[in-house]
Amino acid sequence: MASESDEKMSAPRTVVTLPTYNESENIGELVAALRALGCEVLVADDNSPDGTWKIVESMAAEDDGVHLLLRKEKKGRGYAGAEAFVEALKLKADRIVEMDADFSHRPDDLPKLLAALDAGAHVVVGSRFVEGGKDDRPQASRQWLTRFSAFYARKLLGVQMRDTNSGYRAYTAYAMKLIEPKTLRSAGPSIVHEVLLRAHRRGLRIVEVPILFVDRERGESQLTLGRLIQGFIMVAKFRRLAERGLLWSTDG
Ligand SMILES: Nc1nc2c(ncn2[C@@H]2O[C@H](COP(=O)(O)OP(=O)(O)OP(=O)(O)O)[C@@H](O)[C@H]2O)c(=O)[nH]1
Ligand SMILES: [Mg+2]
Repeated sequence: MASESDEKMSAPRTVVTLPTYNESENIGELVAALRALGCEVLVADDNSPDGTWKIVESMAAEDDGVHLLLRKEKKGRGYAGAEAFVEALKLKADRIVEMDADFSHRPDDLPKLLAALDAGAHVVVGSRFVEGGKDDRPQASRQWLTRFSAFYARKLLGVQMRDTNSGYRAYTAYAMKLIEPKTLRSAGPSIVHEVLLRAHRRGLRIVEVPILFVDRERGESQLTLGRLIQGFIMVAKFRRLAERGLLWSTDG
């Protein structure tokens, strides 16, 4: 069983995981920005047709702090995210971050997330809905959809926090081990809810810090109506599994 005293005395090793699909216009700049912040980067790419992984591969060849996880089976944001968490633990990361690779999550906000971990949180969520946070996307419809879906997840999962949908998060290695990424079952974006519910059920300290969430400027969104509906169904499923004590089980 993981213990909090596993933490090392030397400078903590931070690995930022980035699930990517067709992010060739963003990935080079983003990896460079994260390296400049002193973090290692692990890109989990689903064999993107636009060659995102090739850009990462050439960066990784020059820099030990850049890692590529090239995935050729079971495509999906959720599968890629979970595999990246497993890999980050194998890399012996002390702190594991996840964020989108389209600059909606700004590297500038990362030091705030890490500072909250250092202050004692196990899981830090970058939040649009706490004081100082903002959803700066121009379309009101997107903002309201996110608000509704965050409200729905909050009620169903029984968590206190506001931005349940946020995929900009930092975890201690201790927290990630308790979450057990190997047994996560989400294929798609509902991984954020599955992980949050596991963290909540393990009694981990979850803290929200304000972020500015901006619209992507380059590349195309992978979010579809089908994935959105699937997400609502999955949240209800996670609740049922938790009620039956099966949240960590690999069947059901
Ligand atoms: N590996 C992998 N990454 C994915 C997949 N789908 C999306 N992503 C990545 O997951 C992150 C979030 O995806 P987006 O398409 O931006 O979805 P979104 O942020 O919910 O939607 P927008 O607000 O419209 O951008 C980005 O870094 C994507 O490249 C996938 O199937 N596999
Ligand atoms: Mg996005």
